[in-house]
Amino acid sequence: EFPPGDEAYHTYAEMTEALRAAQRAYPGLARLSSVGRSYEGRELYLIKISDNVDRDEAEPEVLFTCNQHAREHLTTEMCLHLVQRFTARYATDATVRQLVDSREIYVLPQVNPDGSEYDIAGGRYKGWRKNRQGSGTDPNRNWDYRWGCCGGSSGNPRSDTYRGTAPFSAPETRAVANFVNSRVVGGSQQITAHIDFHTYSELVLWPYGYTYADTAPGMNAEQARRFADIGRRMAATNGYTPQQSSDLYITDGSVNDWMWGVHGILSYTFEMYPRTSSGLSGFYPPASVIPRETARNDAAVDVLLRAAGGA
Ligand code: 0X9
Ligand code: CA
Ligand code: CA
Ligand code: ZN
Repeated sequence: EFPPGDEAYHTYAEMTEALRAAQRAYPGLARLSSVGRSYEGRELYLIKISDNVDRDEAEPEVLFTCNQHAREHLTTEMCLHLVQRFTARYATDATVRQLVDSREIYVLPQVNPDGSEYDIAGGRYKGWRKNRQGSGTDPNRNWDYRWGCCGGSSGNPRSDTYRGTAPFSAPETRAVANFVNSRVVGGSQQITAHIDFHTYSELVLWPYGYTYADTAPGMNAEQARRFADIGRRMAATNGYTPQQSSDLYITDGSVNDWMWGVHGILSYTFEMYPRTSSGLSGFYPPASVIPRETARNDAAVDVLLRAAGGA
């Protein structure tokens, strides 16, 4: 349970119920499933939102993931906000209707539910980042693209950036990757764009993270320009700072590098509110900021959904 005052944040059980409620209220638009289970056995829920949601239509598919990092609870709220917006506003908001009708939107609100529940157990925040496998693996260093290549992760199980014993040794990253792999239909990846939400620093980040270079194998100058162009357009709507992810620091085994390097998916990280903070408090903004800081990304999300069509 969340500490007193922060009850508006969703626990795993409350998140699950919010997804069930969305499916119940909008059965033609929202379909709930799971990509697998966490290390401790929790379902990794995924909700699909589209017109004719039960059919696999020929529409660009877009994935939103949240809460890879346990303590980044505002991101779970971000994914739930997307679910709310694209279902409840469908009937009355022309922009929402047009996007939902022309895309297949997948939202995965908690990639790391074990870590997230641990972080709030007993109603006290613990500053926990990783999953709950052994001493914990950092999910965002565990993806199978140049895993552990470049000094952007740690081999020490105690480290907050521990990469795990092998690529996809974390059941959570393995399950999400299996889902993305399953969207290769007739030899082509159906998912064209992705945002992985984190906190904090108010940044829009794009790959590669493993190298400072703008271009590298699998990323030519034109592709790098497209990442930067769409990244800057998104950042212009929410006031975040756009940059290549390695401009922040080198990461290897991150989700964005895998999504792009393996599948050619236009994959971004958003680091949400606040811009700056001291110590761990930046991970725990008061619940009162949830509506403002989630709606803040509406226009950026719409930019990405449009770009997913190839524009
Ligand atoms: O270090 C991370 O995993 C992310 N920052 S956080 O403070 N939320 O932990 C940044 C990841 C950005 N790297 C890539 N997208 N490659
Ligand atoms: Ca559809
Ligand atoms: Ca499809
Ligand atoms: Zn994070």
